[in-house]
Amino acid sequence: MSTSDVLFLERKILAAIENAVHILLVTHQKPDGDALGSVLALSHFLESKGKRHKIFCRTPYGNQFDFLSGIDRVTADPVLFSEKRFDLIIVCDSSDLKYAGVEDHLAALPYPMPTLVNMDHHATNTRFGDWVLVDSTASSTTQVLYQFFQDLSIPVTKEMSTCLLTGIVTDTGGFTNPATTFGSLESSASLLLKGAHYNRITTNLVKNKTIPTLRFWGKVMERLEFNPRLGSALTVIKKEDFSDKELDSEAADGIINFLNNLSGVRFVMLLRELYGGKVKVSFRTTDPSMDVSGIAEYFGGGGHAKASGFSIEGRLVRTKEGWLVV
Ligand SMILES: [Mn+2]
Repeated sequence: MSTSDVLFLERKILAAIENAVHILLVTHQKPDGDALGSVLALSHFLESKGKRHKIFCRTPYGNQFDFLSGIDRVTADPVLFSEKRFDLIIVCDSSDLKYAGVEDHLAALPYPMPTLVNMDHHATNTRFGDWVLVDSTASSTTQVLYQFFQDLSIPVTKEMSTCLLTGIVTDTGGFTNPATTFGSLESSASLLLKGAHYNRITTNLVKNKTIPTLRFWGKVMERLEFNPRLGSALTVIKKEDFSDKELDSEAADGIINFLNNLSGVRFVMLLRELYGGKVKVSFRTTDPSMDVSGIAEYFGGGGHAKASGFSIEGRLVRTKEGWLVV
């Protein structure tokens, strides 16, 4: 997209916001820092304009995000779809409406359909909606939003800057993965100038490991295997690994990104057994010539060239040949 195309879309989205009376912000289920940071930065902006709005996320957020200003505005209660008549819906950080967790809710809305805005950075974005602002070169959706505010000369407050920087820090893996580019670092530096609390972000989202969590990581690392044929490394998380009562459900967060620190492999794979008879498969690579989004898409998943995943029915079984999903 050329700079003028981006500016055209940004102006259209701003006009849609200005014309709207009831706005709904939506972010993807199992929200991460980028998902929440993007809707909360938008929420603070809407508040400054006196715009009535709600924020929906299908699954509850983890308490590590409690430091984000406005986090209590995020609700997982779908009752708001029947209570309110929204004239504008802005979906952030979601490749499609199913991942956003609102496909059914939107299909059930009465006529006329609200204007739908899609703001994202996933290369696999399906370009749903009336106004689509997707920049797959951006590290995070918050970086897309940062550009949106910059281009339209919208002031970014301290609160907004922390929300925006949160998305960049989480999606760059704390400035370690390939999304760490001139653009993401430049946006981050500018957000620091605007008063973003970098320390609060790392304390809550990076340096937040407990002893049970690291012991659990130890178990997962113990199983790490190299596949010389594929040049890949693989490990698994079994359901029973979560039997430790002190372990919280977020204990596995960050494992796959940590595996990306491995040298001498083309890509890494993490298979995780989920409750409900599914296995989640995640891929990461730092190899410039590798694109792992295709394989995830083939199995009905999605993501980026450097980070992707899909889910499949079954459970993990160890055989002589290796791990199987049966
Ligand atoms: Mn993101």
